[in-house]
Amino acid sequence: MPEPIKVLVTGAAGQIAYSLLYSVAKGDVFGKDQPIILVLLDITPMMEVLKGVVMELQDCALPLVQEMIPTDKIEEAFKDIDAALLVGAMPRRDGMERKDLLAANVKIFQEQGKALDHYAKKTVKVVVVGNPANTNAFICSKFAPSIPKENFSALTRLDQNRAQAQIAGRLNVPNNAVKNCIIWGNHSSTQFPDVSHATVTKNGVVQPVAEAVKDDHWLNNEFIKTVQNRGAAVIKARKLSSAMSAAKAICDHMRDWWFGTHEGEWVSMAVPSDGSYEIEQDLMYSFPVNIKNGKYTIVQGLKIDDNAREKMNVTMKELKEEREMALAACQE
Ligand code: NAX
Repeated sequence: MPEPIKVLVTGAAGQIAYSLLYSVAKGDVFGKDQPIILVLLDITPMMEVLKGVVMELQDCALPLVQEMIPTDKIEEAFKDIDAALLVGAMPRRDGMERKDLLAANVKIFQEQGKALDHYAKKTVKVVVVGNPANTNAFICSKFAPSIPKENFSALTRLDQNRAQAQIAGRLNVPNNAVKNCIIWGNHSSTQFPDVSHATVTKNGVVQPVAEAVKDDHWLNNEFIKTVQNRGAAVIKARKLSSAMSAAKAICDHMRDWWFGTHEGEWVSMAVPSDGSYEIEQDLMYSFPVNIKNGKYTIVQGLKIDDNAREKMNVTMKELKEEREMALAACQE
C-alpha cells in the first residue's frame, strides 16, 4: 500500500459534499489502493451536522480511509494537504445582488488562498467549486504566490458532462460514445458549450457531432441554451441546486488530473490562461486540456470560426468584469 495522501474537502457538511465524500472515500478519485486522510472543513455552526457526516462515513466501513479530521480551523484544514476540493461557499440569499455574493465569497477564497500558501504542500492540486468558481480560483491562486499557478483550477466538468449527455440523448447513443465536447470560459450562463470538434461513435463509425446531428440550428441555439441554463433548470425542479451530478463531475475532474486523460481525448477545466486562443492572461478560463503525469496542457490548434470567437469573447468579458470586482472586494 502507498503512503496515505491528505485530501481536503471544504463545505463538508453541505449537499455536494454528501455525495462527494463517499466517492472520494471509496477510491473513485485517487485510486482503489490509495489510502486517504480525509480533512473536512466547514464553519463552526455546522460542526454538529459534520459530526453526523463523519459518523456515516465511519459506518460505510471503507478500507481506504485511514483518518478523518473534521474541523472549523483553517490552519488545521490546510496543513500538508495533497489535494483540495474547495466546495464550501456562501449561498445566495434572497435579495442578494450578484455583486454582494461575489464580494462575500471572494473574501473566503482570499483567506483560503493564504492558508494554502502557508500550510499546504507546494505540489497541492486545487479545484474550486464554490461559486463564482473561476474567479474564486483566480483569487485563491493570487493569494498563494508560493504555489505554482498551474496547480489551481475551477470546475467546468459538470457543464461538459451536461453537454455530452445532451448530445448522446439527441443521437440516442451511450454517453461514452460522445467525445471531446468543450466548455469555453466561465462556469456561468455566458459559458460557451462547443461541440464543433466533438465526435460520436455510432455502429463502429466515428463521425463529427455536427454531421451526425444534422441540425445546425438546434446545435447553435437550443443545445447551447440548455447547457448554459441547466443549473437553473435543476434548481427549478428540485428546489435545490445540482449536487449528485456536481459531485460526480468533481470526481471526474480530479481523477483525470491525477491519472491523465486517454489518448486523443480532452476534458474541460478552468485554468489560468496562457494567452492561448487570444484569451487574456491572468484569467481562470475554461479550456480543453490534455493531461499526462499530473500536468495539463491546453489543446492547441483548434479552428475557431467567427461565431465561436464571438461567444468566447462574451464569456471572457464577464470574467474580466468579475476579476475587477473581486480585486476591488479584496481591498475592502
Ligand atoms: P450547500 O449550501 O449545501 O453547502 C455549502 C457548505 O459550505 C455549507 O455546509 C456551508 O456551511 C459551507 N461553508 C460556507 N462557508 C464556508 C467556509 N468559509 N469554509 C468552509 N465551508 C464553508 O451548497 P452546495 O450545494 O454543496 O454547493 C456548494 C457550492 O458549489 C456553491 O457555491 C454552489 O454555487 C457551487 N456549485 C458549483 C458548481 C460548479 O460546477 N462549479 C455546480 C454545483 C454548485 O452549484
